[in-house]
Amino acid sequence: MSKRPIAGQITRWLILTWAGLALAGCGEAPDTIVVSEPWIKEPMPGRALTAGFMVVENRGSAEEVLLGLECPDAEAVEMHEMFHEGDMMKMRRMEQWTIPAQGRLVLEPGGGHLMFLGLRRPLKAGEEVQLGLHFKKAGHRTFSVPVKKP
Ligand SMILES: [Cu+2]
Repeated sequence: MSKRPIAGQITRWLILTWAGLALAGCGEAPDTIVVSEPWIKEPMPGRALTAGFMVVENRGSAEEVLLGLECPDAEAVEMHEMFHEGDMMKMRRMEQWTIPAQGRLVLEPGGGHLMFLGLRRPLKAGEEVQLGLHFKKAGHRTFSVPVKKP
């Protein structure tokens, strides 16, 4: 047998696979969750905790809920909200964050933030950390987040 039929089969298989992927892509709902400007603050020397920030945009027509986060470099990643108590700004842990349809969750210094607790290694500016976000509807998403100096 010549090799031509096999090459032909491979080519056909590639075309079918490509067409299948393209169709699958068309069939799925467009990505409604967009994460931008994520970063993690380089921890203070000797501290095993730090904060992280990002903007999570919900481009969908239904509300979305951020249920939790995970990072292989930290024992826990909590969601913290800032609030006033008298003259003091305090933070409290949120069980989840709801992002309205066409709304944004803005996490920035001085406001809501992610708290990385029990760091398993000293994170240094310039490194990247894997961060998993778990959404009620969109499921699990993983992002590569840079460590930066504040
Ligand atoms: Cu906090």
